[in-house]
Amino acid sequence: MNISIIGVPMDLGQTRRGVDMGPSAIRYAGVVERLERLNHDIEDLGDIQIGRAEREQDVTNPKLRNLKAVAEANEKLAATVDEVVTRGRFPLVLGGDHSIAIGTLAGVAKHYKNLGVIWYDAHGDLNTEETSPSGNIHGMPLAASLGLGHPALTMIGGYSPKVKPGHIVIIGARSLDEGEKQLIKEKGIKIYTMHEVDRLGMTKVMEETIAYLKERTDGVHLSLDLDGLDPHDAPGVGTPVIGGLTYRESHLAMEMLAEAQIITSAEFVEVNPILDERNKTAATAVALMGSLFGEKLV
Ligand code: B3U
Ligand code: MN
Ligand code: MN
Repeated sequence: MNISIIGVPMDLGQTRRGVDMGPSAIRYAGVVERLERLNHDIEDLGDIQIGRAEREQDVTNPKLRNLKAVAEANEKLAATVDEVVTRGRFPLVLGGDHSIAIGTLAGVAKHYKNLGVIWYDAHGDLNTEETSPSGNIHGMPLAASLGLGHPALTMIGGYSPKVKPGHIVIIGARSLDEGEKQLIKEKGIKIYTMHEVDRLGMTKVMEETIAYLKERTDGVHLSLDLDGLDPHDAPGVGTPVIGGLTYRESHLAMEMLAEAQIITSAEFVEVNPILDERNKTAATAVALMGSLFGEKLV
C-alpha cells in the first residue's frame, strides 16, 4: 500500500492541553519504521500548520469553543487529505483531538459515492452546539459530518453531508449524552456499545460490521479514538472512561479489518503524551496500526 502520514497538532477541540503533541509521540513510537517493515511505501507529509492566532483559546462562544481556529485547521487538513487521495494514496492522519475528523472526512468523502465510517470511541461525538454539555468541538465531529451543527463545521471542504447515517458503525461507546442517544435512534445509526461487545464478543461485532459496510459502501474510513480503549491500555487520553475495549479486542478488530481489506483511510486521535505513562498510548496506537496494515503473529 502507498500510505501518506499527516500529523495534526490540534488541541483546540477540547480544553486539556497536550493532545497537540500526539503526532510527535506517535512518530516517536515508531510508526514509519513499523509500517515500512510491512513493505508499504510510506510518505510522511509532516504536520498541518496550526497558526499562532489559531492556537489561542477563544471562548467568545462557550457553546463552540475555538470555532474559527478549529474550522481553519480542518479546511487545511481537508485540502491535504483530498490531495493524498487524488494521488491514489492511503491517508493516515495522526491527531490531535477528534475535531480533526471533520477535515479528514471532508477530504476523503468526495472521492466516494457512499463512504462508510467506523467510529471506534467511548463517545458518540454526535453533539451539536445545542446538545453539547461542554461546548468542545471534539464531541461534535460525527454530527458535523452528517450535516448537523454550525455551518462553519458542516461545510468544511465546501459540501455537506459527508456521510449518511446508514453508513456509520459506532463501536465501543459507553458515554453518550441524551441528545446523542436520541440522534442514534432517530437516524438509525448502527452502534455496538460495550453492552453488545460484551454480549456478542469482538469477533461477531467485527463480522457484522464488515458485512454491513461491505453491502452498503464503496470505501470505509476508520476513525479510531484511543479513548475507545480501556484507560488501563490507553491512559494518555483527555477523557478516559472505564470499562473500555481491551488491547487484545482492539488488535483483533484491526486484524479482521486488514483481512477484509475494506479500510480506505484512517485516523488515530486523542493521544495526549502529557497524560500518558511512558508513551504507552502512542505505542498502543502504533501497534494497532501495525495490525491494521497487515502485521501477522506468525
Ligand atoms: N460527550 C461529551 C464528552 C466527550 C466527547 N468526546 C470526548 N469527550 N472525548 C462532550 O463534551 O461532547
Ligand atoms: Mn472521539
Ligand atoms: Mn472519545
